[in-house]
Amino acid sequence: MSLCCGLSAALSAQVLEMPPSVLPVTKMTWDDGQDPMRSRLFRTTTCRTQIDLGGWWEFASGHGDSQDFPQPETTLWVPGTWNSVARYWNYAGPAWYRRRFEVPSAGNLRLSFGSVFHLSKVWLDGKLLGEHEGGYLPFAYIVPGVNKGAHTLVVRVDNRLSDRTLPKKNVDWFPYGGIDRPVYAEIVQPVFIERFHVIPAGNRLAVKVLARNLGPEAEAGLAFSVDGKELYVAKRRISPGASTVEFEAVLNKPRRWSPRSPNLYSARVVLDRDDQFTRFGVRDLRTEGTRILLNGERLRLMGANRHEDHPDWGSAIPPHLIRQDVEILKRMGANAVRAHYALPELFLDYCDQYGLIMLGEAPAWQYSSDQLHSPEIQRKILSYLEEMVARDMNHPSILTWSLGNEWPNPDNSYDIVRGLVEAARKLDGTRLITLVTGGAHVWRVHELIDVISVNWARYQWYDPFTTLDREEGDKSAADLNQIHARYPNKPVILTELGGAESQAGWHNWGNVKWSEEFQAKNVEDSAWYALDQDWISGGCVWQFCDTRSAPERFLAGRLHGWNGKGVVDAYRSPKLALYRVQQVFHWAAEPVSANGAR
Ligand code: ADA
Repeated sequence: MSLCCGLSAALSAQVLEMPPSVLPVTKMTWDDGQDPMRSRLFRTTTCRTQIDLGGWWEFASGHGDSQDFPQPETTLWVPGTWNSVARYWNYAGPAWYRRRFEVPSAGNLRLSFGSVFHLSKVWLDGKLLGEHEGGYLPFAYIVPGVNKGAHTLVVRVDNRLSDRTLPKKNVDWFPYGGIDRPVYAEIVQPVFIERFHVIPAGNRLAVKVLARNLGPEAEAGLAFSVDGKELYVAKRRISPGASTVEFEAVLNKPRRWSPRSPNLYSARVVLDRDDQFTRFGVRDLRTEGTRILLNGERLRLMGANRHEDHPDWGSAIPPHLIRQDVEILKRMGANAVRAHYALPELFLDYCDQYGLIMLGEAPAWQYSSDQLHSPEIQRKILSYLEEMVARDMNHPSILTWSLGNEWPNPDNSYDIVRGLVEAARKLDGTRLITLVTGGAHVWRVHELIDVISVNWARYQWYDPFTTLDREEGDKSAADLNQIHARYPNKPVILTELGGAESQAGWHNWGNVKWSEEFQAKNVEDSAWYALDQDWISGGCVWQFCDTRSAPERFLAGRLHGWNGKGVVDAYRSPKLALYRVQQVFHWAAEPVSANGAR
């Protein structure tokens, strides 16, 4: 039975209601068992004193390359972005943040930034600590021997993009400037853990601890436990500087992680007088012909593309609204999410906990062949992948790493793609490596990747103005089938399905552009197609919510410069498309019996 017959039956039988809330009631207060900075769903340490540096910071825009903090213009909330405030709505350029804070006892300070967009320089008490380029990813500075008492932190941020940045200028989302994810300071011991990865293979856990030693070589106690049970104890010599400590542990009869059963384990490493917690999941991921198999079962993705974007908060969405997005996705029947860049760790914690697969990607969006041939761009893509894998290795929800999105002619950069695929595999051999391509084209680079990812729409994205043409739909389906004909043994995911803009609340009897009906039909037909073909492993609708786009993108095909293809509007009110997609996902998720009936 084809899915479309199923749809008409389902529609005539009933109109699905939104299921009641699927996540436990929101906990609005964070207690000691959780992260005081609200940047994770669990507490990351019991040994370190942590100082939350969120709150009001002094702020000034402009002032070129000056090394000194200028006269403050106002105060801004951190984490936040200046482009969420009317006065700096469209401001792109250098800007300064400053705050004072108290260190309760003398010690070594670790200053951690969840993300600063896009280029930053940091000073503590007038001393330059360093520079970091690239948004959406964390970085940290260590300052040994800091005195007890008041200190001043200054951060210079620049959100201007160019042809040589990652992402590039004119990208189809807004380059919000600011310190847009949590900032905190920690007092660390001379020997401390920078991070650790738990890499499961069956019941064996390979553990890699990145240790730092600010003093001379030292012998340190090392202990590893899972869910409170100690699985490994040893003594290790820790050399000065950064070093990696590796060992193996065995976890008896591990429960597997999957979207339906998101079983998680909590892991703790104690090194000398420091400790760190993480969570991990055990799952078996492989491909077999066109199938993606998770724990031996076929995986079909039903998801949405999500930008970190909100009209009031820009890219600095607060925890309770991040949680609300997860809730909406679950209610929609989604089991997957995709993003053009690294989403906050808190969002990934929710994905792990509630069973949403994450399709990860470097923000190498629509780079031309010329750009890809630049060693500088290649280096930036690689270092973004490195930092993203370092941060996210432990999340069982992550299924794929994409090198980038919609490079217009990727075959012109075949050797570059090959080099990047090899490098990405070396960084993380436990995920599928991909490159997202735009439209239904057969590319030679598809042979290099583990899963073919295609952004595809049943009808055109921006035209025609009033009709959804059946012939056009059949042609784009035929084009898509050519990819399968050329690569009959590779899995294919439709990473973007859709899409059409709609003005929330504007309805029309016919399929008139900008109406909710027009969008709903567009997205629904693409989603049906993705889930009705045996050789396609599902996909993600474009997109989750309406988003603000780059100032340069006031295209004729755009509503007031925003990307209005969200199935919910910018404030997350559902559009008609959400209910249609929900019906498709719920229907497709029902088990198929031996004779094909559901
Ligand atoms: C592409 C791109 C998206 C978005 C979309 C659109 O598929 O990958 O980021 O720009 O087009 O809305 O046009």
